[in-house]
Amino acid sequence: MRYLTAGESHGPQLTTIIEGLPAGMPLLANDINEELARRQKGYGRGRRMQIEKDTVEIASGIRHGYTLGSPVALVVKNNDWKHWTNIMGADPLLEGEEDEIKRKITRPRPGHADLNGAIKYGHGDMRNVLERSSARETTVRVAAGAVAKKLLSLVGIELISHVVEIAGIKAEVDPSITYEALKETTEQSPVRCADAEAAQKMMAAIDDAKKNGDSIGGVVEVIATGMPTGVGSYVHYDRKLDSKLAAAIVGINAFKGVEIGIGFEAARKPGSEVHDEIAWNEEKGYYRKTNRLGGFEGGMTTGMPIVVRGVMKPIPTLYKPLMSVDIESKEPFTASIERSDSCAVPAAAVVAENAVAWELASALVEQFYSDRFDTFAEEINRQREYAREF
Ligand code: EPS
Repeated sequence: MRYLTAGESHGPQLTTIIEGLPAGMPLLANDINEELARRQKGYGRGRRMQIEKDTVEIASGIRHGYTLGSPVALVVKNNDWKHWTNIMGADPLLEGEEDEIKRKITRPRPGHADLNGAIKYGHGDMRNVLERSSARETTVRVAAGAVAKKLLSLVGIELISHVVEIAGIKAEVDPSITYEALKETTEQSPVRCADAEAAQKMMAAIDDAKKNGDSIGGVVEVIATGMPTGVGSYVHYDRKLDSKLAAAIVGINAFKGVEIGIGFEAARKPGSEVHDEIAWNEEKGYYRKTNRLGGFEGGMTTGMPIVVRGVMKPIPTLYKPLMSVDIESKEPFTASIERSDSCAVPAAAVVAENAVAWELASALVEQFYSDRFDTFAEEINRQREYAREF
């Protein structure tokens, strides 16, 4: 399965084309819209989220509620486009219009793609870079992820995402909490955090950051339950499913690190406290007594819940800007201010959840017969049976 995305932050629309979905899978626009709405929430977002009410138009690949097996094209229109039609239009500008209309940017923001992107593509106007490097693009990544999530839920695989840290404030989540309860509390929290006390402190930190014209980052965790055993492979580096997840997480705008299971903590512990003991019973088949390795051994799923964490740096667009250099005059300047969010970690948790969903769904589609959804689902159940009895 593969997908491409297209679209600029203030262009007319964002688009994704998904190819390789099984035919005959139920899919409604609402399945996607629910995910888009989750991504738009979260304490700490800027004014743009009040302008946009992201909803999807299905342009191909679905008929009467079922996938056809042909490419699925999804479109999300930008409401803000009406204010940017001239600035971002595809038609050439008339002579003399340039300076007035272009809203040219010549002062790169430290930490953004602006300067490197301008040098790479030869753009004197860095708007040509920031329009595409903007995290607005994650809207359609979530749309593609929502399709993957639907596929997964139909074969008994569920995902949860939650915020475990913002600006050094760590959530203490009761380790005995059920996944249902974790999901419910997270969905109701404005910062997607299951620890109510930490959530209050996180919101206060976001308020402070906003007041000071600054931004803050954090850590998000994604959990996936129900994956069958043996998805992915140890035989080659680029077939390891955990490595694909790591790439997907670090591919999210502003993400700088990834952990699987206990992650970096594994470096500080002896092997006896890192590896999970293997057991078997009639009901579950093989299982691990603990899940420190986060559902992976040898690049393959163990059948235990998959646990992936991603580190998001603070958004680099600051109202209290850092020093930079104007690329025309070469004079030092404070970086130009673009409207921004002071903290997008809660929204990024939803993006991470959908990015993980995409990789898991792709791995299943690659590994199991996937022309027809009904036989695809049967094969996955057969794999579960087989692994239990093995
Ligand atoms: C973003 C800047 C802001 C964010 C945007 C990402 O947009 P604007 O410049 O239009 O105010 O709101 O995020 C989204 C629009 C979104 O849908 O997530 C950036 O520079 O990355």
